[in-house]
Amino acid sequence: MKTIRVKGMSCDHCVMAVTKALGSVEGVSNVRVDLASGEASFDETKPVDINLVAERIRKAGYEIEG
Ligand SMILES: [Cu+2]
Repeated sequence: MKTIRVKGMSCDHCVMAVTKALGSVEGVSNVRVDLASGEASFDETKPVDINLVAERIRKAGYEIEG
């Protein structure tokens, strides 16, 4: 399992948008997004390109922190 921090989420809509963005990346499964902690975690069915993850998150309107 991999965990990333996502900046800019403020409501359930944000959680849905980030969940969808992460789920669109090849190799990502079991996405869990926690609004309170700002953390998103997922399992990898194959090596995940973190740059692609960052790009999809950004396109959805959020940023990866760190
Ligand atoms: Cu929101």
